[in-house]
Amino acid sequence: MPNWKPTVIAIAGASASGKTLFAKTIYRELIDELGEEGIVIINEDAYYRDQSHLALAERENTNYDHPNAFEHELLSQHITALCNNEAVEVPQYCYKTHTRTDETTAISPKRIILVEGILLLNNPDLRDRFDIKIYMDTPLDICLLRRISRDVNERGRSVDSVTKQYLSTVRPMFYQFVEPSKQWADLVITRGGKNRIALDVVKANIHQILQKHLKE
Ligand code: UZR
Ligand code: MG
Repeated sequence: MPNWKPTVIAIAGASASGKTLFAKTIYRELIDELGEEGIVIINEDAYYRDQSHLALAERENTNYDHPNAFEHELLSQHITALCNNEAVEVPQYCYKTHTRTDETTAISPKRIILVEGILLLNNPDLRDRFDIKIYMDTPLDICLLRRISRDVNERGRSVDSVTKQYLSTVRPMFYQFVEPSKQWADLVITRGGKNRIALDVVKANIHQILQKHLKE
């Protein structure tokens, strides 16, 4: 057994608010120092429920911005397992088919586990698994602009389908579930994934945690 327990950091906030960029930047800037053994990113998106039993047309009607779309119990179990020094098999989700693939990704316990996703702070049981809770407070119009270009370029959508989804689920669920979850955050970050001071604050915190591991 190692003499450390993983530190689990949640990065939550609206769709296209910069969560992925924030997590990837922290990862990239620490990976040389920490090595593959030291840090990993887990996406909440990977825990969208398996919908292989539904027809594609039905899957397209799922509300992906509602907490019920996620298997949060499994994510919570996986974080607990990692903290007990057990490896886990993270599901893989395909945005084009709206369901899980047959593959999983094996993840072993790491000193720093970054978890990023829209509804991480909403569920009380899941929320309790995080040592540090971050909320990306990016204005919704900026998120929308980013979402249009991302979903068209990377997720195979048309502007029309992004607009429809935005009005029917993304926006209403943001106000109902995502924004109220900000109250649980330890750290609220403005302006998105390129906020240099915020990145440095989180990195300094991680360095402090690693110093403690060295002393113990
Ligand atoms: P991020 N999403 C889809 O569009 N299709 C899926 O099969 C699964 C998820 C979208 C989801 C949410 N919603 O807004 C977004 N819609 O992915 C979350 N509508 O991902 O945090 O990277 O933006
Ligand atoms: Mg993302």
